[in-house]
Amino acid sequence: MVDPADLHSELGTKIFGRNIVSLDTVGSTNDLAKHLARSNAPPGTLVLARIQRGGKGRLNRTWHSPEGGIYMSLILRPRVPPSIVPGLSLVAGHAVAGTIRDHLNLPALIKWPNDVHIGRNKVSGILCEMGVLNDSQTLFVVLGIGVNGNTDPGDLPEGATSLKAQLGRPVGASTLAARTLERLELFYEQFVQEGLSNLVRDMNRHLLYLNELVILKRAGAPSQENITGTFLGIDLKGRAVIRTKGKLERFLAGDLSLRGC
Ligand code: BT5
Repeated sequence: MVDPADLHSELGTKIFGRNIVSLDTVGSTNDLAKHLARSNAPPGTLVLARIQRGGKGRLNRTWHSPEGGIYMSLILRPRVPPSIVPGLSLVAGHAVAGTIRDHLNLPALIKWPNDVHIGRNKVSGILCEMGVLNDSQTLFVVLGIGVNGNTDPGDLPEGATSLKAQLGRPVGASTLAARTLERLELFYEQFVQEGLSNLVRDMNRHLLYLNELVILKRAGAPSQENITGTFLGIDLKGRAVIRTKGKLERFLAGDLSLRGC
């Protein structure tokens, strides 16, 4: 559990997490953050919870949110068009993975487009949602971050791991959240000014499945339309670049897995 007082005293950010709304149990921190964003909560407001009863992934999937995990949603008001907002999932994943590598010495990698893995196991997921005006103006963004910090692996779905399980000891959740938010704020400032241009090179150095044969499943598309090819990395727009039968294709969204898994 992230302790809001500890987080507050540790944080070295300008606005991220300067205003904290902390609850014991909540449906989804993203849903509460969206509600607060519509009620004019200031940018940087952070919604924290110990447990989520209705934690959400993309496409109405469930995010298992038992005790021990970090569940936080950040309200942002970037002056960028809605079309580039999904890139913030990658920015957040990059911040989470980098923090885990640098502060815990674990080999965390970004799994395009919105996960963080250690080895083949998922340790964190990002859910980026937004409010728009007339499809052309971004009113707010809610960046939801779930990290399996001190979660018992037995409480997690197959394919998931926690930092505690990887380290063999508990992690300081408030410190980890503080370091993540500090890194994320720096990346966010770059993203708002110049998109992914200064971030993408480092992201591509820490990418799961790089140069491996992958399958990309696209939401709603039948399985015969899955894309198979070599994953060459992320481009400046945050798209996955996949070489399929000699040509390069770029995808904005989807689920990547290793071919044969
Ligand atoms: C995600 O979706 O990974 C986004 C998760 C975002 C969670 C945060 S927590 C704070 C905020 N409030 C919310 O309600 N959500 C955000 P997706 O890529 O669609 O992956 C979902 C899939 O990950 C599920 O279908 C499971 O297979 C797997 N999964 C579920 N819970 C998990 C967990 N705790 N650890 C690892 N994998 C999990």
